[in-house]
Amino acid sequence: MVIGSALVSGASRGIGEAISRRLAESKWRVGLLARSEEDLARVADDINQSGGESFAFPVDVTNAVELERQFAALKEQLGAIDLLVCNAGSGKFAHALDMSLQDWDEQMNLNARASFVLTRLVAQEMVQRRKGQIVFITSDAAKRTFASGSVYCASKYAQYAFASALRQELRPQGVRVTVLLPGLVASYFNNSEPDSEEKASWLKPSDVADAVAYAVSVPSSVIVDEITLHPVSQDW
Ligand code: NJP
Repeated sequence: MVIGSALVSGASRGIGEAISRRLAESKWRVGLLARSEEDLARVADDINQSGGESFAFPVDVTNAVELERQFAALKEQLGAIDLLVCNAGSGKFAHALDMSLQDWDEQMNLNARASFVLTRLVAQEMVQRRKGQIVFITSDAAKRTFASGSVYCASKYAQYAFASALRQELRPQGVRVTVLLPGLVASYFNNSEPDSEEKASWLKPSDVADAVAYAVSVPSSVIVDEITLHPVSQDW
């Protein structure tokens, strides 16, 4: 018996995969969004073979037209969406003067704009039902800046600001908004491998998934506004 339907972006690997698996274990029906069909299918098969219920929807979330086009099919499988997790994101790190306009657009479109696009698609019905929760996986870089992080930080500050204002807009309508701000997580972020020696002491994707599981399990009279998580080893 499922407890509700969740939609997770960036579900093919890393933090989004861990969140999707964790939600499925907690009996959420999960819709998985990412571009790579093969990886998404692997995650969906694993979840479904372990007794969960999930559906893979291969899509580039920066392509608003394609996302809207696929949304009807997605709703047929998922029904009303009770939980949206805006997790898909990427980072490219270099001094601003070494970044191109394309680098700026790509990070802004994925880290900030796609959160807006997904929210617009999903939140309308939540407001009508006076029920729902949206979780944004931002970053500790949504509140601090560092050299070589100018574009990434700008995109995460934007995503964080959007989510925080959205919380105030949707709370009176019965929809809760939660922001997670993780520090270093051993995922595939920035085209890296998760199991390098450097990352041994970092947060695991499952640590972030556990925080999401907590934030979505509190009574409906409670909003978890924000959770910041760091590995003890991170000096920030
Ligand atoms: O990264 P990674 P994380 N359309 O690379 C998907 C934040 N964060 O799990 O499309 C749709 O392992 C991609 O799938 P694919 C970070 O900013 C991280 O660490 O198939 N999906 C994959 O599933 C981000 O917001 C750290 O390539 C797209 C996923 O996104 C979130 O955590 C620290 C897509 C990325 O998986 C998850 O990142 C921090 C698109 N256009 C914040 N482009 C950290 N790892 O240290 C990518 O503070 N994806």
